[in-house]
Amino acid sequence: MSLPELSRPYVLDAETIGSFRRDGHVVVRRLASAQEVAAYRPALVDAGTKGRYDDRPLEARDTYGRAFVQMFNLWRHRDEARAFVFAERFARVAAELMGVDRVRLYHDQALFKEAGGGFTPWHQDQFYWPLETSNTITMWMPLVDCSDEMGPMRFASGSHRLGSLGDFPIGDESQREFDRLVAERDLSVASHGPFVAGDATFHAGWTLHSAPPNTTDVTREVMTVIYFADGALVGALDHPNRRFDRDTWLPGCEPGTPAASRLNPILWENADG
Ligand SMILES: O=C(O)CCC(=O)C(=O)O
Repeated sequence: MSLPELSRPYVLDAETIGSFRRDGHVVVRRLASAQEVAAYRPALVDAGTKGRYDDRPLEARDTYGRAFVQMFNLWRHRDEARAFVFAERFARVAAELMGVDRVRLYHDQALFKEAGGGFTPWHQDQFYWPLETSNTITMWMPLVDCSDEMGPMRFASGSHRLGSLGDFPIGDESQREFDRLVAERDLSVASHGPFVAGDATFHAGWTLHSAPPNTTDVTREVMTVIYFADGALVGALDHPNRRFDRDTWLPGCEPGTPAASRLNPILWENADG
């Protein structure tokens, strides 16, 4: 089957860009069409399922393990996944939301919240990332229609402007800590659900986010791509998680040098920039 090209630009309006910068998250409806998602989905689901590294039944896993099964850098395993993850259309939206001329890939990630799967604890992604920039962004795109019962994401609006809220890996402690913080600071919590396959949310690296459990009998199949602004330097490796991330997603890159390993190609560049 020949795959549809994902290069045709998606025109973002000023309101969408403004919402992202104000709230640290935004939804972009029908970024991919139902037909486009249907063409890529079989390969993404196959790679995402085969590559899972935790095979234990739901009941045997901890809170984080129950939230979803995950598989990273599908682009290195399947040509179809590479075409999806490297899509210029998606990368251009990421760049325009951040207001930068070039974006690089950090990594991709399939996140399948199984039928009966648990909640995703509140967390900040950028706690994990040794990147000296706040120009980081994740695209989160359901590959199936996603109802509010299937565990769509929730975002604490404006939390990206608070920067790092401490070293809390995703889990019970981050859930407790950030649940309290969201209430204490009276942050408004938004979900953009329900979604049709091909809608996408984008959130900044410091935006607090979580997701409720999947109470349906359908897996919430989601594909994510994480981008950062070209030119970002590698940050301090001052936590085991950040050392792990440097070794895994930025191999060979030292703190203070450009984050630009062979695993971080430029995915979109403004020809006029
Ligand atoms: O899909 C989820 O439940 C959480 C996703 C997430 O944390 C992310 O994409 O950064």
